[in-house]
Amino acid sequence: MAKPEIKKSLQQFDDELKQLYITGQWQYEGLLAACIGGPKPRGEAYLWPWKMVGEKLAEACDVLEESVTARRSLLFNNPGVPMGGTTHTLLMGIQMIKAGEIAWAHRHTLAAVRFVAKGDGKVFTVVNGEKCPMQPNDLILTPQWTWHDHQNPTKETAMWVDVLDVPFMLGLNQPFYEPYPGDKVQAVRDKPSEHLQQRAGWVRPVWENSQKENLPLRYAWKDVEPQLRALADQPGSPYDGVALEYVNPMTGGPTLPTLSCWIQLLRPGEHTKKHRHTSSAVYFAAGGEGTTIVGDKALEWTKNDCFAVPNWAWHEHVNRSMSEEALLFSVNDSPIVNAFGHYREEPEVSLRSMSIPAVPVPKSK
Ligand code: 1HN
Repeated sequence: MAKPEIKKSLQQFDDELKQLYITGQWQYEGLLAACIGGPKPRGEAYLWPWKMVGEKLAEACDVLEESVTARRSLLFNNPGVPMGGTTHTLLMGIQMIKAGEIAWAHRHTLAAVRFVAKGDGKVFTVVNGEKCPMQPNDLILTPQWTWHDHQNPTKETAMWVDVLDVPFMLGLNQPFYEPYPGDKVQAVRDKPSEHLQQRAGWVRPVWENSQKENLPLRYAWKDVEPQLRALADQPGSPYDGVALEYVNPMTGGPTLPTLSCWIQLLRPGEHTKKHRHTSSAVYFAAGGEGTTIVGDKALEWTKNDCFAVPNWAWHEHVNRSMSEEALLFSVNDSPIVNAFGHYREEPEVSLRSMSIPAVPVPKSK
């Protein structure tokens, strides 16, 4: 039987498909190349030094007269993330609010956390009507779609670190935003008994249903620090030192559905082992002096510096001081990665991999 006549070349066919907004799988060479050998770190290891950021924030206080029109937050753009973001999923910034200012209430589907760098407790954020005092190292959540405004009734400037899931949420095309109706600031719950935070501790009302997610939570440093101190003589993680995750007390899971917050103590001279994982992280140096080596780059940090560790990049942390502790606050996107079972780590999975301390046995005589 005669072979059917070939009417067009593959090249012609591919060109035709292209006109029809179709690509044959055989043309997806870029995709195959991207998959081979696993991901390349998305974005760069990069550090925003406080020395520079602090000066720019001071300038922002001059040029942006009123924070009533905008959040005076300087947001860090990773030079290797052209779409915008501190990593490919996370956006970090430092926000400053002058004495007497308010940052008016709004809400959005972007989830945010704030870690306080300067405040005296009279500075506060209101989240869904609950007043959250801001003191150094307090962590305050503004989960997705919760109303939030910030107020500084003191005579001193205050500031905190903002971390949001902006690049992830824009990637999913889920941004919604609303200004608070009727007023610049929210009405606040005046009865402490009505605070949802009263329902997220050791005990809870037996007569109520409970809200498990997106609670307006404040993790006061005065509560977290003693726990960190209590655990500081443990071996800790060989890759992260004494690293604690801020738990969502209602679910027992990560801090927020998209963000996991950590506080991490590096003991004097501590040098962690090198690892890499598919989650990315942004860091704020809350104290001490250290170096985070990412690939072939050394990020040297001191208090109030911010830096980014892209995903799947080998990294290790060093406390440069032999006498002082170093403290890192960080936020990572592991809840997103984990939600679909994609968390990987090399050379081994270090999260939740060790046993809890065993029940003590009597000491033999
Ligand atoms: C935002 O709403 C705040 O409410 C801070 O303080 C930083 C960065 C991007 C998008 C929204 C805030 C933000 C933000």
